[in-house]
Amino acid sequence: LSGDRRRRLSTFVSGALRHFPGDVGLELDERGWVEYENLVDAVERNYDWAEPSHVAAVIATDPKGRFERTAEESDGTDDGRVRASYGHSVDVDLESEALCASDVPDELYHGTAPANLSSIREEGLQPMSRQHVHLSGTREAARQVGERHASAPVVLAVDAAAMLADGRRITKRGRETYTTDDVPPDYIRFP
Ligand code: HQG
Repeated sequence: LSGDRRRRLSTFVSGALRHFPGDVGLELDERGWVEYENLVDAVERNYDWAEPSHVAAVIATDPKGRFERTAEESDGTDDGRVRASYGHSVDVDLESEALCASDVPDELYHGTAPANLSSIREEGLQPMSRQHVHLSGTREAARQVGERHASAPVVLAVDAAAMLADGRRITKRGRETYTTDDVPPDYIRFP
């Protein structure tokens, strides 16, 4: 599978599980899961070159841990279920465990476009079109997230320790992504 095709499959699967399941004939349950087999069928309907093994590889080897898959039956009768681990715009409840202070770095980071700053100073970080605000564990990861929005992104530091101390919920999703409902401006350190 070429890098380009791998990226296209990853983008399609992310979109299908986060944003437009209905458009590709999928129905997520309230926890965001779909039958794995149905996802593979949806991919095959959209990409004539795609093989089931490509879908399996994209899901199993995602560098950011974007996907979660339940165990399959060893006798092949059930391929289990799959869901996106974060990033949803559709309304699902992933029922994640809230982390406690020892599991969260004191500081988390968020990369954004300079153009968003004045609004973020006023209203803090809001989920916008998604269900949660997404934060990164390192400045570098946040910068990469910000580069999706601007060539010279700004990295904001978020006082995660203070948020947790104030009873705000932070969960870890995927390998390097933290989510929370919103981040009021008081918890944000602007550059
Ligand atoms: C901005 C990727 C104005 C926010 C990443 C961001 C992430 C505001 C944009 C995940 C604002 C929303 C999500 C406010 C927030 N005023 N702008 N009050 N509050 N914003 O794409 O965090 O690679 O929905 O700064 O790694 O960039 O797809 O969120 O610029 O984990 O797996 O509104 O997507 O993961 O943009 O990215 P997005 P995001 P994947």
